Amino acid sequence: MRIDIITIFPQYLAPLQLSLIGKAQTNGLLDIKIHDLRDWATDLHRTVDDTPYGGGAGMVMLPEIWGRALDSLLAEPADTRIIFTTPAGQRFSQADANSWAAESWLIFCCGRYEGIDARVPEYYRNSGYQVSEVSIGDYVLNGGEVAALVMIEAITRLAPGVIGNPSSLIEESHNDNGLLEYPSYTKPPRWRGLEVPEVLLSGHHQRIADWRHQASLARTEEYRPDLLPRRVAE
Ligand code: JBK
Repeated sequence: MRIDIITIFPQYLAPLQLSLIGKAQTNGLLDIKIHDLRDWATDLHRTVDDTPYGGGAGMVMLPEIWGRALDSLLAEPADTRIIFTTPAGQRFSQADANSWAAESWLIFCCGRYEGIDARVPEYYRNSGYQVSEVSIGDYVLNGGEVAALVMIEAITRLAPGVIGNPSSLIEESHNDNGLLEYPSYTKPPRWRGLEVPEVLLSGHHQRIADWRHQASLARTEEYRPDLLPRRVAE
């Protein structure tokens, strides 16, 4: 899988050299290229933004620069997805991660300031590329770099071969059962006066499975009731 990232802060993406994603690059499973958007600026100050038409606060990133950057990377639309990280996008989900993990080439465009001129995603969509505008959640960030890191981690760990032990990909929160993961415990059985639930020490596989399911349900009801099917009114 190839991933390109265009940003005005390439060093923000440095963590991609670490841990599993770093190793997957060394092993040739992942090919990640980070590009400095300013390399495609043409003026002395390498300007990438200007004031918004219609007025208002902040600056908007220039379509000319993004267009040159993307044109220089892109080949055929066939198997390329262009992803814009923006608070004004669709919410990124585990379903997106699953489906994009099977794609061969992703290009992440990280916006700063008030975003990128809206014609950029429109142009590439009209040109036949798969274009996604996605947000990781409803909070304000300084730019799309951290959002790209989040998505890249969620996607690449599902890409073929990146995680050595695929069984660790199941039984996690946001898996197919749609509930939060049950609480986990390890040694010692008593810590600072708190006991590990007895059933987990019992060796009864069915009772353990039932307890974990109940604990998942209770945790989901408390923290994420939005994940539960709505009860029909009586
Ligand atoms: C946010 O993807 N996001 O969630 C995002 C990208 C850029 C700026 C932002 O404030 N939330």
